[in-house]
Amino acid sequence: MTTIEVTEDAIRQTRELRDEFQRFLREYEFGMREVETKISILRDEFLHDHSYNPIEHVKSRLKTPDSIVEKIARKGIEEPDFDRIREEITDIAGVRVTCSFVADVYRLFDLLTKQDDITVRTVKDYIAAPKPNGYKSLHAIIEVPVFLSTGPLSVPVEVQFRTIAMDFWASLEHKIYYKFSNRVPSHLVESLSDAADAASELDARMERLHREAHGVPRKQLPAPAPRVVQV
Ligand code: 0O2
Repeated sequence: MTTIEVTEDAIRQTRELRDEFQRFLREYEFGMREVETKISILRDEFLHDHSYNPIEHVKSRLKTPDSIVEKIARKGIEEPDFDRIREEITDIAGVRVTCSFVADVYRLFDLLTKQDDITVRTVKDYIAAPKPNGYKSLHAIIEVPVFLSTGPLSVPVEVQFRTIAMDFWASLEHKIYYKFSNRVPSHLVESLSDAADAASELDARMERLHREAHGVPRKQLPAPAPRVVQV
């Protein structure tokens, strides 16, 4: 039987690494909470001032350690340290904002990203330019300040804005890809693409209905302009 000798020094180093990793993840958790608060303030203000809630739901998540390690490998980051990971992996903290209509998606994006303390790092507008599989969403990597006892820190958070129909599609597509381990039969890929078209049509129809019901004439309704992609 093989015996492994674990020295006290090795135990101490492992503990230090664990503590540093927990501190590292906490920074992202704080950044995520700042963004959640900003979204929740926008929602409450909208509700009071316009008697209208543009947000259906908000979901947040921190990437798991396994998922961070998988992304480090996928991106080919050699000899990763915390600074490298901070620089290269910008979606450790993620907030997903699901809105009722496409116009609300862009409105929320504008209201959040124009705030003085927010810096926009990148924007990917997959609503204006959907992915080939039909995926739609508006993604932004923003930096939000977090004030720690050691001083201020700028934390990147990925915010995804989408409609309920886009969210429904993306969650089903994710499950299908997971079930088939990324080797989805072609007839299902086609069906997913058709479903993405149907979801877009439903979004457009529901928004028209909503606007007509609220007395906004069609000709006053400009299509939302795609947000500029910055990389
Ligand atoms: P999870 O579980 O949400 O964390 P990058 O981060 O820029 O290196 P990428 O893929 O170019 O990597 O970023 P992009 O295009 O902004 O997409 C990142 C996230 O968007 C994904 O996160 C998904 O949440 C979502 N997403 C992107 N494309 C698709 C898609 O085709 N289908 C579905 N269902 N979701 C998508 P993660 O890290 O993959 O997963």
